[in-house]
Amino acid sequence: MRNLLLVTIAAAIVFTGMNATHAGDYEITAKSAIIAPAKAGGADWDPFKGKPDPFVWAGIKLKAAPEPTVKGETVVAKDTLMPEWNAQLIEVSVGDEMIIKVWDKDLAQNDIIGEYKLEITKKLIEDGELKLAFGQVKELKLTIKAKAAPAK
Ligand SMILES: [Ca+2]
Repeated sequence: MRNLLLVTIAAAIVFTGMNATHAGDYEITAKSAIIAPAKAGGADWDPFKGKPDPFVWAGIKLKAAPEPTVKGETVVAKDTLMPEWNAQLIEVSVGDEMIIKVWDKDLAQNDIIGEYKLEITKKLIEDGELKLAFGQVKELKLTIKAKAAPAK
């Protein structure tokens, strides 16, 4: 009886956890990037020739929603043109339209480094790794992997 109760509690926790996240089948990891040395107009990222503090934001717009409803972001890599995050970014499924934004974190207002729209396709998932160039992002390296099967 006691064991049955424990199993029931464990199942309830797993169920709640699944409900709390987007039911994506794949995980996208933000690996690293190479950022251009200056803004598009030639200005410094930060005052006194300071380097940017880049982070990656991703969002997916679900059906009929005006704004992205599923979101994820990395931590900020401080003062670098070659950030390495190796951090989980967002969960996706085939057919999702993902918006990726790379930002330079600032005290007052973040500077946009680049923005990109990406459709999640089967081909992309088969490739497993993705290198993108957009805006002042010379290269953004992402990986995409099937999520671990939930415990039964
Ligand atoms: Ca800045």
